[in-house]
Amino acid sequence: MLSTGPLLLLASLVTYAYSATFNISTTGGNASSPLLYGLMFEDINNSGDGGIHGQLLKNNGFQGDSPGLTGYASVGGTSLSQDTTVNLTTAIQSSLKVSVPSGTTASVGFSNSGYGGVPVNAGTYANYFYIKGNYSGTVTLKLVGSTSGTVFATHDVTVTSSSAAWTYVETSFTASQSPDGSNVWQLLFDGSKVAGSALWFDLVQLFPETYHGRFNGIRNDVGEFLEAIGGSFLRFPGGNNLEGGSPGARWKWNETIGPLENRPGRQGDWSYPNTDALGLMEYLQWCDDMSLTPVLAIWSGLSLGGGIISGTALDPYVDDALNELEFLLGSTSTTYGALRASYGHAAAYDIPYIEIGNEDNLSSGCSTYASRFTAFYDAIHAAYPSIQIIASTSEDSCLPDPLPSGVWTDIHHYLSPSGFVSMFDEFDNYPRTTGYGIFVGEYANTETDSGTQLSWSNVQGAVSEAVYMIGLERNSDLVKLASYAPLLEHFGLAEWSPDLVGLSSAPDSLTGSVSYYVQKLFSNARGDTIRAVSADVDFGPLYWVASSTTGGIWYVKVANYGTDSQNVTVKIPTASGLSGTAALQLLSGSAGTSNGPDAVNVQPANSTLTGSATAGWTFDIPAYGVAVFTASPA
Ligand SMILES: *[C@@H]1O[C@H](CO)[C@@H](O)[C@H](O)[C@H]1NC(C)=O
Ligand SMILES: *[C@@H]1O[C@H](CO)[C@@H](O)[C@H](O)[C@H]1NC(C)=O
Ligand SMILES: *[C@@H]1O[C@H](CO)[C@@H](O)[C@H](O)[C@H]1NC(C)=O
Ligand SMILES: *[C@@H]1O[C@H](CO)[C@@H](O)[C@H](O)[C@H]1NC(C)=O
Ligand SMILES: *[C@@H]1O[C@H](CO)[C@@H](O)[C@H](O)[C@H]1NC(C)=O
Ligand SMILES: *[C@@H]1O[C@H](CO)[C@@H](O)[C@H](O)[C@H]1NC(C)=O
Ligand SMILES: *[C@@H]1O[C@H](CO)[C@@H](O)[C@H](O)[C@H]1NC(C)=O
Ligand SMILES: *[C@@H]1O[C@H](CO)[C@@H](O)[C@H](O)[C@H]1NC(C)=O
Ligand SMILES: CC(=O)N[C@H]1CO[C@H](CO)[C@@H](O)[C@@H]1O
Repeated sequence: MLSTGPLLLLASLVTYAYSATFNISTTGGNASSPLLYGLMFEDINNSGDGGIHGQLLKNNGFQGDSPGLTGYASVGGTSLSQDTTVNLTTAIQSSLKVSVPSGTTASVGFSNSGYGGVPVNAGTYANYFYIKGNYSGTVTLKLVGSTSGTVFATHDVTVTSSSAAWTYVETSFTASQSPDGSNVWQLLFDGSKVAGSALWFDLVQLFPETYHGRFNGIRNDVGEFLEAIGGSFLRFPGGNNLEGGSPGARWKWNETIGPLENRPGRQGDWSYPNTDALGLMEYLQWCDDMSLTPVLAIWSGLSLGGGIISGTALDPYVDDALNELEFLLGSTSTTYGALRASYGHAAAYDIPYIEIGNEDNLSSGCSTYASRFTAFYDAIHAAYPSIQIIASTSEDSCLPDPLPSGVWTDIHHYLSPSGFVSMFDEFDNYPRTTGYGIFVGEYANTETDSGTQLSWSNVQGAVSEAVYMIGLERNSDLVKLASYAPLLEHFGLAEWSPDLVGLSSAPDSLTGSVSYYVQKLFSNARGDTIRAVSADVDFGPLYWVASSTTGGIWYVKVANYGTDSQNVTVKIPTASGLSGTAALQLLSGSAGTSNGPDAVNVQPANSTLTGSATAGWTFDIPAYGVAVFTASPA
């Protein structure tokens, strides 16, 4: 370092007081897990019903503990009740009774206000419902502004129904654009034909365009927004929502399959009912359509309410898991394989990863987890030796000793920004045991360094996650999978924040948090080999990782977790054939800035850099910034 007075004075005058040079090695390196970045999903904050799932009407099967008339309202003077004496099926145990006063002559019926309003966008809607009672005439379906009364869609369908049996009606119609999310769906009929009597309705369903046009599918807009993250796997169905408030209230695979009429739904773990219309086969369809590898969670005997089943009492639940696997993997000559085929999926699914439980080190589960894990592991591993099994905790004290060879373990982190930065080297010195791997199944910055809970991730927190992810990627010979959690919330219906993505019923409400953009940046820039980097600075506040693909693309991810801008030069001195033009994606902002409903303040910006592999490419990363550098063959 030169230390003459004038030079020091000059140095203090230049804007870029800090600089670093990274030399990327083109030899050696470790293979990176091809599945490193993925998605974790459970129904929380109405992320399933009212979130990603396409069905927009609330309480359509009167499921959960105390459905009542939630979501419904009378139109035109009818009186509504939940009728438990007129049921659709054994699973759907009640219906909506719509009583019409004597002397009625008008068009009357009922409305449903969806999950915080019905999203009404220009496009096609599919509508299904069951009707019971003597009626022959027109039924009018409408989408209407709740307070404005503006009609965005109106559609007549001729119905002939009787009191002897349920009549199923399916139709579709187009809607015009509503300016907001404050809309209801209405079903109206000729009141003069029912005056002094009643009609019954059940399982009303309204779908906008679905992802890949699937029946009972996920929303297309949400699917595309999540697809853009570029994740490789989907962990489902939880999370705590797998566990149940009690063992009997756990997520039961066999009650989430087949016709919706046969799915009873359940009271989810997050204080609202789950319809289970987004069921086992729908999750796997989502995986297929988004090219995600399924990571299926199996109930492990632990419920969130503290009820734990262990010892021989667990045997039926182990059998149930084997039945689930027969359903997914068995030939069509097996009982459950035949059931799968009868539901339209003759081919066996591919289930390469199974996680036994969720956070079994919590909820008093630690002392029994080793034996519970072993019961499931032994049965599943014997029947399906090629399935990779993952334990739901990495706490040694809760795991079998020794851990069976080849088992991976899950670890979760909900931390402050400095907590994540201090975890940068968490896996640097982990033992590399053949066959062992880590799944970071959930992580998110949830509070500031001073302990304030966040509703939305901010720039400082998202950069701290990037620092942590750089640590994961540097160790992605060991860290096989990692997923931010939770994935999605419905604004105003959220019990856990922050979430990666939010939406409401309003048009264009889908909002990516700052963390969403970090996930997207990192996930879409993955090499298959992690390369050694020699640098002229130490880690902190700059953090980096370099990788390359077999196609000759080079990525360098850099996070600046400092309050000064940093001038970075990337050299790949021994690379040949690279273009002189490299791409830079840069995300930065002031530490406390968040995205939120109708306010995307922080997004990555693209630029191009001119340089060469030997001279390098130079760019600045502002304070609290994340950069992804890409050099490609000429
Ligand atoms: C109504 O539920 C009962 C069981 O509670 C069942 O026996 C009956 O078949 C159901 N009705 C229909 C129409 O499925
Ligand atoms: C419905 O119509 C059938 C056939 O006309 C009749 O037998 C039945 O009593 C009617 N039910 C009601 C509730 O009016
Ligand atoms: C689903 O399986 C469980 C056993 O795990 C059983 O108790 C339950 O009755 C089954 N549900 C249906 C609808 O068959
Ligand atoms: C359980 O594991 C999580 C990390 O996965 C950790 O944050 C938590 O402290 C552990 N709890 C107990 C009681 O060991
Ligand atoms: C490869 O992994 C080993 C640990 O097994 C580590 O010491 C080394 O730094 C890694 N190399 C790269 C390029 O990440
Ligand atoms: C980068 O590599 C060049 C050429 O091999 C070498 O001269 C330089 O010292 C290296 N810089 C660092 C920071 O390792
Ligand atoms: C920025 O670059 C990335 C990677 O090439 C690309 O996927 C993205 O579409 C670009 N964004 C814009 C706004 O051009
Ligand atoms: C980085 O530092 C160099 C050397 O001080 C300077 O020439 C350059 O303008 C700085 N910024 C960028 C974006 O290259
Ligand atoms: C804490 C919180 O806001 N919880 C809400 C979660 O969402 C359900 C509705 O789906 C609300 O009833 C809860 O109050």
